[in-house]
Amino acid sequence: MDTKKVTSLRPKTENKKNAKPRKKADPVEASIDLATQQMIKRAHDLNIETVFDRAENMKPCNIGVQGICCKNCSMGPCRLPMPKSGLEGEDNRKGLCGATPNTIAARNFIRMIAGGAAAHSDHGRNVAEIFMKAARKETKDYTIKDPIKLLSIAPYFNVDTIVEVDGKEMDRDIYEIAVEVGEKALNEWGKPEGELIYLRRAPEALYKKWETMGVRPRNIDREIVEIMHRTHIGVDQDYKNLIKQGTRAAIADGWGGSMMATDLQDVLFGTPFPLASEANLGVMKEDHVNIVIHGHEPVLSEMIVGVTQSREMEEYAISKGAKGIQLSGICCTANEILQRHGVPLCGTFLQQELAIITGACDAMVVDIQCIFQNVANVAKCFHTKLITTHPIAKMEQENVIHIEFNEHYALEDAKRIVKIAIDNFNNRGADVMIPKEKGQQIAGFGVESVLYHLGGTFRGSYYTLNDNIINGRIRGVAGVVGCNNARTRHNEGHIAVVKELIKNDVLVITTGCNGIACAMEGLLTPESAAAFCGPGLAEVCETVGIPPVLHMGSCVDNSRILLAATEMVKAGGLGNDISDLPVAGSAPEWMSEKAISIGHYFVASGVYTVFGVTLPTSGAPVFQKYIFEDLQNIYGGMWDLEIDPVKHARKMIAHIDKKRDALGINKARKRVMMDMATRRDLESA
Ligand code: SF4
Ligand code: MSK
Repeated sequence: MDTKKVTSLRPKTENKKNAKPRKKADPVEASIDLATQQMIKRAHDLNIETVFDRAENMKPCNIGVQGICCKNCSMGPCRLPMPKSGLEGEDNRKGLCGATPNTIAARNFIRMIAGGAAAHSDHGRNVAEIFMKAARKETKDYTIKDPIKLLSIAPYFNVDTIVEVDGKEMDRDIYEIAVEVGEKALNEWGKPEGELIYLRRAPEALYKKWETMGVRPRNIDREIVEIMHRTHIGVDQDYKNLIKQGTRAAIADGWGGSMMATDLQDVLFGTPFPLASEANLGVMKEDHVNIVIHGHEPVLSEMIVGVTQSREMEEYAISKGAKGIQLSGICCTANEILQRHGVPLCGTFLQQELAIITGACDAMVVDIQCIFQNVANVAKCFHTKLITTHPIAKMEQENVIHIEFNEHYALEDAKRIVKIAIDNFNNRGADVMIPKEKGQQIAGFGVESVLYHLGGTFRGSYYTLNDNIINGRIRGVAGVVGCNNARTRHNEGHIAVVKELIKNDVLVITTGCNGIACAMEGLLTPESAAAFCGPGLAEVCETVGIPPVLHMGSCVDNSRILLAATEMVKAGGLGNDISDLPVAGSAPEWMSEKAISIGHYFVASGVYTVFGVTLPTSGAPVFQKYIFEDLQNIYGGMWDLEIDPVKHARKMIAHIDKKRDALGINKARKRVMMDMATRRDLESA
């Protein structure tokens, strides 16, 4: 392999006089995953720097971490660090304009919500636009693949599915329904009055809370824009009023942009049902053309799946000396095509550089969100073609190829990309190293498939799930989701939290990179129930044939968790609102603004939500107390932070038990065993 360029990847400071040598990450300290450890070691051998090394060399700003650095005008940045000795007496910290730590932290926090809600919702808008083109038959490459899903969502948009002709009721044409649904959906981003249509899907009690609190989103774009306005210098200076707007925007994400993205993707590409696949870098194949897709929007990757499976491309790959084409994925585009086609997962967010460092990645095709700019630098060291495809997500490096996706020529674009990868197969160097590690998984769960597996078509509800919660076999349900974060050991928090939950009979629903981490660890198989679960959950999983951790898809698919919780409320026996359910949420290794938006829409929907790593609120204790405690009295849900993964899970279990107590269903259950130290920690938290 030509490694001439590889050495140039390490920053030049190494050669400067008196410059400190760059530190390298300890592979074992950096990740619990063997494949990741091997590839970090290989990166060091090849003198290629990865995110793990950069995390060693650049420490986060201590003031930014506390959420109290304001740069909303050029009189700043104003930094209001907590005094080393802590706060004594009155908190007199202020920025030049007088902004308090609460104002600054709240403004920063809701700007993160705006960023996250914008990312999810703009994704949803793109999908809605493609959906519209498919509905109007303006593109031949996209069709309505799942008319049943379309018929199930049409009533929420007040779109009739039946027409009366000559006094007789007739089914309406599916494409006619789709046009109306598409128009109404697109309207949700900018309608001038009213409220989001999907809010009515929430339990009545939750809808009423939002109504009373005045946080029902008017339209998606408006709530995001209003955050940017309110956080401009000299506008909103009341942390309670600021977070109220954050709540509106977060609800517009979870119950708006994300939910519509999920639904319309299901209609266009099919509603997921459980299927078998694999996960980790070991899914790449040395003798195949390897195409790795990465990002979040499945509109192009759906086409790529079809093209890679075509005989034409298969034969073309064979003509170049490969045995076939291996498609795999990173992050949530991967989760999207996993759940609908069983395409294997190549890795989580922190493994994106490592997939290229195998030397076997012939093309990495990226769309939007979570893509490191450094993948372009790593790709330079190998033969890998890095292809950007989205008009809003380009890269400055000259080795990046931009093939702008056009829905009118989607299939042709996909063919062109796959052909580039195949043509690149023979440019590989001899030095290829693909780790052997990969986990087996059953993925592709959704609201509908859980209904089928745990509800039964006869009952047509989540009755069986609720019944098992009431009889204590299942203690409760936890949504464990979110990213990796290079400030914490890769996958350690994800796996420790999930294992502690299932050990204590808590059924886990997962999405995003937590889903990928669990798949790599083998937790997404029905067999893992016997190995890792408490007796009650193990019995249910074995009887029904499901894994104890149900993978529900990508980041936007967290909306599936909201709807699953709503189904639990509807099925009865567990209270009238999501906040009554024995459920909790978690993002053990979060890093993105999207995670804050997701966390906040979970909280605003009544879910106790614990984050790991850090939260940018610690420098503003009054604001932090407001979102950690007081919000519970408004929405039933609240934020929490716990870095230790076992304590993190136990806090969730303690909350689940509290809800079980309130419902009067905790008598049959044994409580989680905790030593005195853990109990003291939980009480003082
Ligand atoms: Fe400083 Fe106020 Fe400007 Fe923020 S808005 S940078 S606190 S002067
Ligand atoms: S990909 S947002 S790192 S979950 Fe959705 Fe993973 Fe977080 Fe990106």
